[in-house]
Amino acid sequence: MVASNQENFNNEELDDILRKHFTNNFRFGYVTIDGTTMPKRFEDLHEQILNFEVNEDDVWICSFPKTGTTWTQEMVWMIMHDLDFEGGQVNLGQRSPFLEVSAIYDFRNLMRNNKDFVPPPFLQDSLKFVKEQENPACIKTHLPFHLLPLDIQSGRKNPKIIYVARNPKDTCVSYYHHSRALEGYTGTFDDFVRLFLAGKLNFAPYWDHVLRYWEKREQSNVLFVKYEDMKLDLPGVIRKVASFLGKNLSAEQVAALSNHLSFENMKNNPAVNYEMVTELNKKFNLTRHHGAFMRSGTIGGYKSQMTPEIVDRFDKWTEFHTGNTDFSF
Ligand code: PPS
Repeated sequence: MVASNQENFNNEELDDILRKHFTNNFRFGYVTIDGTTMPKRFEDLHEQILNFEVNEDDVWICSFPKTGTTWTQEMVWMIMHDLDFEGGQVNLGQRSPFLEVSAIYDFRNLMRNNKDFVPPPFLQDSLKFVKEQENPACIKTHLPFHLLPLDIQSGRKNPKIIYVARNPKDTCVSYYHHSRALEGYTGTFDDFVRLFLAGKLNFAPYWDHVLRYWEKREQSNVLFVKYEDMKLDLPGVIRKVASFLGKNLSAEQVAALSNHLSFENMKNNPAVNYEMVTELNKKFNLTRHHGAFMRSGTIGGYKSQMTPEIVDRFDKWTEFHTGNTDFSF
């Protein structure tokens, strides 16, 4: 395949899609920070995150959105807490907080207009919530490597980092449904594909995200995991992650955790299935579309959503960005 990027991006047109179809009463626009698209609200957090004091004992779960983050968070939290299934009934957002989520959901307007609306602290001021965690904390972030705290970027601090990646076609389809049901996107799938390929969605460009972490995979504090491997051999990935975290799990524990982490069990587990956010969406009419966070959980599900033409665009784009690397799914 010839490595050429066939996409011609018209930034003005794409910005217009974002304005018309992806701004609402908790998302007020977008900015580009060091090449990465972020919600406008992130400007207030950027500096603070760069200067965030990192604790070496913490575990960071880093990923591009919709690549299996929640699945990995639940696995890691359980391993760190010796399979405390009872303690695991607490909302995952509280057990494994999402560093920059306050920028994704900027609820200030909503709070002003609904005096009885008090979002949980891990949503309202996520950075403060993470700072107040007891160590070792299990922190989730979708930030690309170059927007992480400088402590980590410079190597001054080396907390354990688990990066999870998923093939871009399934990621895009999952991100589309998530954006409609949980973040108020009202545009078409075709336009979403254009935004995805052009790197015009939060935390994009996708390949920049994946490859910068991939470059770090040999560091002893970094473990690179693929969603597809979790689907094909969950017990194997659990053992690998446990060993990376310095924990020994018996065969029975690995089996019990695999069962706990099955798609069906996670779909029915209110602590991890984002029921709270979907309820919030319904209550305040935040999104036009509704849908479950645990949607399909498959490899290759993109085939029922993408036309052959879109698949071809993705494959050429992937070849263009990975042709000179040793990365593949
Ligand atoms: S987020 O919002 O960015 O943090 O989303 P993230 O957790 O990264 O990704 C959500 C997708 O992961 C799927 N998922 C699972 N698949 C298989 N097994 C299990 N246990 C599981 N848990 C979550 C989830 O269904 C989303 O993918 P799609 O393709 O939309 O179903």
